[in-house]
Amino acid sequence: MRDKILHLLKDNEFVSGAHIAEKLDISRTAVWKQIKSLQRLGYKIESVKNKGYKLLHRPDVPIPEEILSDLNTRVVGRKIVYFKTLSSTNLYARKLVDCGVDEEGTIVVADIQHHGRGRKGRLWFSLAEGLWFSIILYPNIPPQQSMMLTMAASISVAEAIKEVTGLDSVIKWPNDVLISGKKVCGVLTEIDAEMDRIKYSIVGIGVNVNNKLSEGLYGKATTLMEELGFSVSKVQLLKAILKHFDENYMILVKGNYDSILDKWVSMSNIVGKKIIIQEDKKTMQGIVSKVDIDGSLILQTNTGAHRIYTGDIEYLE
Ligand code: BT5
Repeated sequence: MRDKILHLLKDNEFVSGAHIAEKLDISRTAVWKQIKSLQRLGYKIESVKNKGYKLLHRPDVPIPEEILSDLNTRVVGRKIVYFKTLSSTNLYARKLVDCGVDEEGTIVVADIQHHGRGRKGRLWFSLAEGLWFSIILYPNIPPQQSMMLTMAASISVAEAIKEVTGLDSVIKWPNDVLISGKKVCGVLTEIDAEMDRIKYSIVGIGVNVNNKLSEGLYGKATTLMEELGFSVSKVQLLKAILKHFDENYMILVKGNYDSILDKWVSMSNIVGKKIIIQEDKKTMQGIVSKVDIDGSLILQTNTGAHRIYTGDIEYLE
């Protein structure tokens, strides 16, 4: 109902309560109650007796009313579940799946996460004004290709950042997006799989937009606001990420892995680079000769070629 009222309200023009009530076939009191709930969400709506309601300002909050109004995706983001605060959107998305929510592309988004998660139990700092969300997917791809979901997500974030802000970013294996060498986004893909099929996948995406960074991240991380010198619309950015991810996901589920891989390789610029990789307590150094179709790195070291599936890399030159 709120979305229908928003549709009828015009920016900077009064629309009478009677008109809205008639169009939506509800009472004027019901209209008033809906207006109050929109105001609680952050919409600034002026209300003047005998004139009606005038929309003065839309909030930059990723609520369904803002995201869904003109989102033309096929799968991704068709349903939005929004929270002001949450422990972790990945965790909540998993609960939804466990409860039988099977609408593919459902998004769980929160303004603040109290326990945002990175890989291997690491913390993801998720203060207000960042973009923290997870996408529920049922991809018909083999579990060995699940890294492709992370790749498609990173590509989509980089494409969306370029579209909305004009900023160039670089993808860093396995799951980061960097601007000026600093991390602006991290992706956490979690899957539940059998031998030959993925039962479900949750792709969690965290983008530093207008948020503050915790002290420990200075020099290592950045935000879009820091890079630009002014704030960026989270609503616009989320819509752009959903649009690009929808496109890349379609390519992926059609089995065009090469197309995703090629894009990822060109946006990561990793092939030929000298890196050091840390996995648990093991460290290895060498030159990346290839990124394989399952997302693994082929590293040429002085003991030969090694295939690397997980770890944290640093560039040596
Ligand atoms: C990641 O892990 O980069 C995956 C981050 C995924 C976060 C999203 S937010 C929505 C969804 N819900 C969740 O609970 N998670 C996902 P990893 O590669 O392990 O990197 C974690 C490391 O990045 C930490 O150990 C810090 O060093 C650093 N870090 C933490 N918070 C950061 C931030 N806001 N910006 C940049 N770096 C951060």
